[in-house]
Amino acid sequence: MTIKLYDLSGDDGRRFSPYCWRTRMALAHKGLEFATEPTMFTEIGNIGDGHQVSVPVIEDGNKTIRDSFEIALYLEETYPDRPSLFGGAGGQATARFVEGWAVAVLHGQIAKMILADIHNSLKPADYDYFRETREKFFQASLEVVMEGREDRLPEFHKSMQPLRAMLKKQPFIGGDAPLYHDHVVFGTLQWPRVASGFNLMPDSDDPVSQWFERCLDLYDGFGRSMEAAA
Ligand SMILES: N[C@@H](CCC(=O)N[C@@H](CS)C(=O)NCC(=O)O)C(=O)O
Repeated sequence: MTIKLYDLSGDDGRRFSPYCWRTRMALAHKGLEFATEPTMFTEIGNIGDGHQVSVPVIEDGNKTIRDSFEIALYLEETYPDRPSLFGGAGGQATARFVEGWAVAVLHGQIAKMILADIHNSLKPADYDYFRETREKFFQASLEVVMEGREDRLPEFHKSMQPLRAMLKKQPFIGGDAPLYHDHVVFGTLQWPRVASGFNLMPDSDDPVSQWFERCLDLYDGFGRSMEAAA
């Protein structure tokens, strides 16, 4: 049966959510048939029983699962004969560390560099919601939050050093082949690629950039099939 994925959608069908990309990649990795339901921020409350506050959410038959990590755990348990997302219990445990690192270290820095660009890539019906909630959170206008972003790039690139050091030794975070760990960090960097024309990636010879290109090619170029923002 086709799995339904409620997937954050901006203007022109742009799918930029870092968390939804984790799930998209996990579903592709497992080779599961799925269809996405484009969902605006202001439509999340309409999903299912009306109790959802974030996406991704998946529906698989009569089951509804929310939260990207919970979805990955569900897919691993429900479809054990498909390629593994974690490579065992140890991999599941370290995937939680990778998730924590990506969110704590990378997400805030990225958000502050692309906030107004995200706003501008939304459907107009989401503009007010996004501006109000994010400006309340950052206590500044979206445009002011982004000011001086070029100057913050060296620090951002430096913060990816643990990833860079690892990728000098192996092609994927999962080792010789990708695991959910790769999907997590890929989602983090796919977010600015799709939502913002500001290129925040390191130089093309950086192991992180080379790994990201490899991830874009995974599953028949699934990530690359989503056009980068101009
Ligand atoms: N822990 C959740 C976080 C998901 C999340 O924050 N998703 C964002 C989209 S990238 C969202 O739905 N935000 C709702 C909002 O801001 O109203 C997960 O891993 O799925």
